[in-house]
Amino acid sequence: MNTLFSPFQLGDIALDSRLVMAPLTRNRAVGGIPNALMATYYRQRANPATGAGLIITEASPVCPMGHGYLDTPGIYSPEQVQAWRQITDAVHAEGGKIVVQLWHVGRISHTSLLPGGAAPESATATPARGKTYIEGGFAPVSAPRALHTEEIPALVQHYRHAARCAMDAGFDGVEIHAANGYLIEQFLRDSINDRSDAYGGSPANRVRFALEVAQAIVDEIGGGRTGIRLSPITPANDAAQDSDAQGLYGLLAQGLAPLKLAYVHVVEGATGGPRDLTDQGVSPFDYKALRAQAQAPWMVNNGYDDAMAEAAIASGSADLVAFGKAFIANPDLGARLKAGAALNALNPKTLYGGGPEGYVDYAVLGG
Ligand code: 8OZ
Repeated sequence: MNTLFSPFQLGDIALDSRLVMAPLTRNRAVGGIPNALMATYYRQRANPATGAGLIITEASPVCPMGHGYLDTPGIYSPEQVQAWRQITDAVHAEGGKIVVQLWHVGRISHTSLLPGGAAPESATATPARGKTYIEGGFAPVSAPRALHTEEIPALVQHYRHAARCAMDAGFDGVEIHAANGYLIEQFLRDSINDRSDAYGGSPANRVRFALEVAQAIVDEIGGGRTGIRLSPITPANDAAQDSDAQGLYGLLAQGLAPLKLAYVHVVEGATGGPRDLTDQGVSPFDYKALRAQAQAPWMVNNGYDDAMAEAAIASGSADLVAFGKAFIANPDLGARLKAGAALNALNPKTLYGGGPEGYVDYAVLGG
């Protein structure tokens, strides 16, 4: 019987365990460039015997227009590629594996973060109701402009270029961020996408951008090094429910299946919140059906504890389980779960931005 600590072949990436560190935005990449403090943070969590079998980095913009929060690390310039090297080297020195999460925030951004003070770009010109984190604190997001059809191929190429940068930086692979109300989800959902071109309207049109991005990345680095994160019913970042989430995401999964991706990563329920949204009028989502359509290794996330994670692995309902908050406060989460030890509490004040405090100073067992 498999456990969280059984090995797993994730596409082309051989993992020593199925315990995954989820992508976590921490805003320590001052000026958008990865640094030594980040290398320390990832290194602390990289040994598969005590930490994660796989680390997924914090969400990392694929181009300058993809930024939506202060001090998030880009993965598009030679300087960033060079700077990421210290992180991939540190993780590999511990025997770990690491993929970078490729991100474009779309309309969840602010003019102060974008080149020349530009308006954010999205599938729609309707602003999101929400805030982002800029110089000086949280601020409402800026009104976006809708991308022209002719601009979309260049945007797809930004993702492809970022995947190449990821390989040059020494990553084991990439995860496409298609979750949590950001650009790809802005195209997917009919609650946001109000386009009348080939990227809007029918479900087949709304999955087009996601599939073009996935195809371009697979063409560049191979399906065995490419994963994708989905969040079919999350309301995060003002992403209202699609009128037919099961149908929409099922169609997307069927489109992804031929790409033979390394994995599909699913946020079950509301990101960082309740797993069950029926009391908010949201129908339960059938993730098992989605998995059958995607035909890829299956990573689950959102509010898993040790018992839930082991049950999911033992039953085969998931191949891997990603933990987010628990990995922030417990660099040695693997050792703690194995030992049945108590977990450190998270300090919510040091989640976003700042320095080493609440970032690299969480205690390890026996440390
Ligand atoms: C928390 C704060 C800022 C960004 C996500 C990338 O929700 C994020 C994010 C989370 O996917």
